[in-house]
Amino acid sequence: MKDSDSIVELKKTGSADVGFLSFFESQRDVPFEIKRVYYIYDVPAGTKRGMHAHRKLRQFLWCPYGAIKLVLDNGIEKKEYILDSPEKGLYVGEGVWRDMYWLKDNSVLCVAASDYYDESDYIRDYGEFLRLVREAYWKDENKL
Ligand code: T46
Repeated sequence: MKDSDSIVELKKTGSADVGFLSFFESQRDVPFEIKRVYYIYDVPAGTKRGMHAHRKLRQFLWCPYGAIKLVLDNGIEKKEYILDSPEKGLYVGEGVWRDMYWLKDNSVLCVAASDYYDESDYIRDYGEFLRLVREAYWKDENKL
């Protein structure tokens, strides 16, 4: 069963005098064990990345600096999220097509992932993605 994407408000400590610290914890704030962390940086504003889905990988995305728009598409509907604060994270489950748009120069996208890098988990063809969504939907509809 697919779980749905959602914004998570990150815990925050500190004060304006000395600055703030935000954090999240595996299995507590993020519903999976974190096996990999990566980040995307030095990206000019206006850049579009992503354009793929993952078969099984689940991820948690946050933007500690700048502003990035995420368009998530489950093959039936699209949702837009803006990551523009270090206090916000976005959980993205499996089987979701994602496009990321850099709204400001040098915005940093950080990602915690449920598994190690594996190119065979990527679906990079939108037609194939839609075919897999229809197949999964058909199987679900016909479950006894
Ligand atoms: C995702 C979004 C949010 C690696 O070798 N190891 C890694 O851990 C990752 C993440 C990527 N790569 C290689 C694969 C490509 O040759 O780095 C290259 C760039 O990856 P890609 O074009 O997939 O980058 P984005 O920004 O489109 O997507 C990335 C993640 O790949 C993807 O899982 O969900 O960020």
